[in-house]
Amino acid sequence: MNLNSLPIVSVLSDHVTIVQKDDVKIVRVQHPKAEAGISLFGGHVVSFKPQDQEDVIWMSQQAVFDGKTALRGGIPVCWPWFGRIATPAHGFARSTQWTLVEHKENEQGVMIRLGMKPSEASLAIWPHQFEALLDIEISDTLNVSLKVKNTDTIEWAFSGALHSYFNIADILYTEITGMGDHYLDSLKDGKVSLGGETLTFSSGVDRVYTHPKSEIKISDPKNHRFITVENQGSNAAVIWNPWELASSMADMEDDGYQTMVCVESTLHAPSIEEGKVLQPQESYTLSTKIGVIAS
Ligand code: TA6
Repeated sequence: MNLNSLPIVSVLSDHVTIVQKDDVKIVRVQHPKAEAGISLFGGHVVSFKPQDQEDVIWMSQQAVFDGKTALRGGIPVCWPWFGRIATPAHGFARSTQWTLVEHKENEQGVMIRLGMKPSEASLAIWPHQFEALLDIEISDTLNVSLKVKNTDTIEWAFSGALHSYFNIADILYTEITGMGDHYLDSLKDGKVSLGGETLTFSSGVDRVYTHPKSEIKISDPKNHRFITVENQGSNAAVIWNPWELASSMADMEDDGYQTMVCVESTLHAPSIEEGKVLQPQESYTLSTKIGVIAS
């Protein structure tokens, strides 16, 4: 996503500026190592462009920046649950206003920290006290870490994902390795399935890979690169491309599926209760590290 033509709201430092896209404020990072954008609505990375690279992150040209609708593309923060196991789908974090807590920079890059706390709206959906911090480190690589803390007096359970949409030149030429071979097929009611070592695409894919390797590699040959994804704190890697379903999505171009693929750092659970349990004062971190290698 090109953030350079958006109106400036405030300049925070040499490398960090707040810009406005419709009803949404975006933290824009311009550093010799990389450019990036992080929407305060949703705590949502919308762009990561290492020097001399095409954007690594895909954003829909029809994403709605009204400050109410979850953004299509980028890195949605799905929390305190992943999927449709409760309402709203993928939790409320991606449609909540986050605050900018801190920003730091040096010659290696920029660190942005966002925060989210409970509100009347969140307590009505999920009646628990928590603190959430999102650390985004922009350098040659992009590191995104979601740290959640139970600040309640009783335990609670959660699941979640950093639902990264990657920008690839052509889905027909894209291959993914490192996701492992065991998966639950969400297009077949979660059927336990076994795949090969390399995933290619010729129709829609929506899979929860349950034994991913430490590094997942997306080959993007027409952009002359591999995108690498290293996840931590996850128990699965979800891979998604909607294919023809894109035409039924209001905020995605009909042919949008041709240039995107999601590889998600996921803490997967079949229900909220079966998710990761945090005792009072306990914290948990889910993260993803995204890099690019020339091919
Ligand atoms: O992560 C894959 C998935 O759960 C798919 O099933 C698909 O629906 C996608 O996320 C997008 O969900 P959304 O709620 O953003 O439309």
